[in-house]
Amino acid sequence: MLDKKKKIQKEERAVLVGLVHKDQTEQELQEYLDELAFLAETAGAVTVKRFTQKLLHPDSRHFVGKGKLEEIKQYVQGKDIRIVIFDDELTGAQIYNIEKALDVKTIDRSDLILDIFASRAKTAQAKAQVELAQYQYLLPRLRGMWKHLERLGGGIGTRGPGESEIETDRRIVRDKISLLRKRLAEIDRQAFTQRKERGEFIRVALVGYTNVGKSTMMNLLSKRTVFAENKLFATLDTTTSKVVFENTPFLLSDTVGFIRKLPHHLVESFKSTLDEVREADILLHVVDISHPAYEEQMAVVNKTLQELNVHDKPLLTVFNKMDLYELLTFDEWLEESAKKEILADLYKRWQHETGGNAVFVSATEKRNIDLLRNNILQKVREMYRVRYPYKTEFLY
Ligand SMILES: Nc1nc2c(ncn2[C@@H]2O[C@H](COP(=O)(O)OP(=O)(O)OP(=O)(O)O)[C@@H](O)[C@H]2O)c(=O)[nH]1
Ligand SMILES: [Mg+2]
Repeated sequence: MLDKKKKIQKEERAVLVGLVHKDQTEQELQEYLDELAFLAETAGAVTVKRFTQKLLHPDSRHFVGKGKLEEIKQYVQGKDIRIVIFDDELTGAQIYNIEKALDVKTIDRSDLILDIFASRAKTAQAKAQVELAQYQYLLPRLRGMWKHLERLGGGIGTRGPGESEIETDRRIVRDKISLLRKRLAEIDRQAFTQRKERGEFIRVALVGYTNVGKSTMMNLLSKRTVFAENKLFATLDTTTSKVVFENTPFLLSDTVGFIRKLPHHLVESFKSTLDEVREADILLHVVDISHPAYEEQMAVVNKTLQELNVHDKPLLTVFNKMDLYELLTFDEWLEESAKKEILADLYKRWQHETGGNAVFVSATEKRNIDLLRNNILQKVREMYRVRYPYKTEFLY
């Protein structure tokens, strides 16, 4: 039973399921499903169909209604579908009921994200964090998964054969959780010491939604080569590099990307990674402006920063992928003057909203990078001045 962690195999054919409900419009759902398909692709699966339904509330037994479940069943039976992915969190009982009805492996968005994290985790810290998140995710679902056994044996006056097994499983999971917590606390202590040894340097952290170009930016600004690719969660561990702009040194860190509907316990266990963000002096919020939902992505990042209590740090918003934005926004017949006007409006709006702390760049085409460097340099120098008013060696 404890081997409930479901691995996604390469090229597995998947269908996606989502709901239109009172807090989620049709258009939002389609965007979420686009992202879910991208997550599935990152995990190695191939999405072949989406099922959606309008429901006021998710059905407590099957998440979707009975008719929709039947429709999904008809489809998966004939098409060699190996996995059904739901966009929202499922309870243990829902997972059990759906799997029983469809006879296909069933997971939700959190499961999928955890699977990606697990396959990408390289360091001891990342591995322990992912494992912790997986067990925390599993714990409240154990009861639902055992429910069927209880029902089978549960006559009046008996507790059912499942009950003691649930308890055993729970104890094992709880023990694992506390062991992993201890291990992580130890790693944390070491990391903290390492971070402290970095001395008096001002620290700058790249933050943002996943796949916006943080690592590409890191590579561009430092001389380091960090793994970057067009998949979600390419980065799981923070990397820090010493950078010198015009004789002014500072430390630059690349961090794990944020995503919407990220299960809270996952954020919890990644908090130590996010310490980097918390301990930073200056934040660079990288935004993929070519993404149709970039504003919502910004909102997700801002909310996460608020949860981390770091929203009052000096922040520069870096609107990246301007090349792609222009490609998608400008029709070929559009006049140059009209293009300029669209861009000017965009700049004006965001300069206004960020209090003048916005830069528009393309990391891959190296556009406006000097301006970006300059903006960072100003902020870093300002910070040194405030922090070490009598020390000038950093500034020249
Ligand atoms: N067109 C275009 N693509 C870009 C630009 N910057 C980055 N990319 C691409 O966007 C994809 C994601 O880049 P990464 O640097 O891995 O993004 P990230 O924010 O580090 O992503 P995670 O670590 O997965 O959260 C890669 O395929 C990059 O080549 C840009 O300015 N323009
Ligand atoms: Mg990255």
